[in-house]
Amino acid sequence: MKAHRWFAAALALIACNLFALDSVPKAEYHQRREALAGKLNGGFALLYAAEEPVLDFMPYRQDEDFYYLSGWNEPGAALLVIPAVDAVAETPGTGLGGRAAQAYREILFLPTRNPRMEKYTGPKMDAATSGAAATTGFDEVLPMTELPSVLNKLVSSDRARLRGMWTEKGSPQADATLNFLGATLGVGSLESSGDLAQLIVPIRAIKSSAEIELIRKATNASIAAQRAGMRAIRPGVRERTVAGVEIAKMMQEGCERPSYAPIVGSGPNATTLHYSENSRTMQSGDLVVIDEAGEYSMYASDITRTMPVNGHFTPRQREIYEIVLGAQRAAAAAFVAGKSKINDPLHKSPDSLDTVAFNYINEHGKDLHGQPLGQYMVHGIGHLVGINVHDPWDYSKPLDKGMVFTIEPGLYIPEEHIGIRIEDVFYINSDGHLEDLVSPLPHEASEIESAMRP
Ligand SMILES: [Mn+2]
Repeated sequence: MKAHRWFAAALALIACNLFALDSVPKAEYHQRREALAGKLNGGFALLYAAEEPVLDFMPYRQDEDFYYLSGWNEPGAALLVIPAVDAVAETPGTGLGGRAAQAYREILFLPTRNPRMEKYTGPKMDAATSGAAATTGFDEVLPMTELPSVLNKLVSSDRARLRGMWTEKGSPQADATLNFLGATLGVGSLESSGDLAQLIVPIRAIKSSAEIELIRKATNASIAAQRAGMRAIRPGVRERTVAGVEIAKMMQEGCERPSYAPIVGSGPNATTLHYSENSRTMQSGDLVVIDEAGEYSMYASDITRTMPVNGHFTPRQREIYEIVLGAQRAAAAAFVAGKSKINDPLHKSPDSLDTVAFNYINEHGKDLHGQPLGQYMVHGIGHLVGINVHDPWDYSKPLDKGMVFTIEPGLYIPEEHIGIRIEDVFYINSDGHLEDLVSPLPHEASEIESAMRP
């Protein structure tokens, strides 16, 4: 009876752990693995989960590509994807080159449970847990100890496979596996076929509707956080107090953590792009740039607003603010799915949203020396957003339907202690139109001033 009760309690804990995050449907992870299989050129893919931090009290965060393909959020696992291959006839008269057809195969390898470690990190699931395949959505779940022999069988049955193993570049576990396989097969060390990340980037860039829902949740929680932050700003308050108010609000709204180190930069700090010390006490007359957003079930949002610390923009601050907002709107209005690109540091390509914003800024307003303001736009106009707040992408390529990205023009004029950035997250919907996921948060200077009133 006691044992039975303990077992039920352990199961409940395991379920708690597994479903701590909202998940996209398990079938969707399966589709992603099959999409990857189609790009492996007859080779196979091996990925490892992120390792658990040792004696460091940072919360665990899964390797992003591993999570994208599996939804599995525990350390010590590996994932093998083996595409279907057609039968190949023997070369006549030689007995060589023959190969039997093989069906698509995917295996999640789970580590053996470690009762001592579980005292620290909580109960885990392993391959022997009943229903492991159904729970994880994988066709097969095997113990991690089986990985070497599965790999060995795979390559020894078809030596051509030796040149077909795709791994994650820089993964020490993948490198160790290649060395081990080479040694057991007597061929020295093996080279990986190539970097899996490069194959996964274009799949990961196009978001499914389930992913968009998670990004919406991250964004809505972050909008609530930014609103709470706006109400907490006043002269005499420390930057990090406001950063903390926003973290509290986003976590109350369901985020597991901020999706990047919060930036609350007031006065001179407003002109430092990635200022995150957040230690200054805000003063009347300052502007404060707040670049802060949360991560919801592994999906990021990314939002920036700029406020006057005393609740009222000066005429000059308002003038520059309106130019930055105009640049953001000009870039969004110029967007064409399948044609527009994001960054263009030289501002030459007319298809780049960066160029559109740069030109707008150069055509509006002047600095204290009568010069155009483009020189004060010192960073790119945006980036993709997803499991990483800066989701990977080849920025020489145009943006297309299903992608999510930021438009975040900024002007930083140290001489005037003016730093202004406005950043929204946009979704390119199935019609190819831009949807501003941050539209409920104030944009206009006057709306910002009203939102700051308690
Ligand atoms: Mn950003």
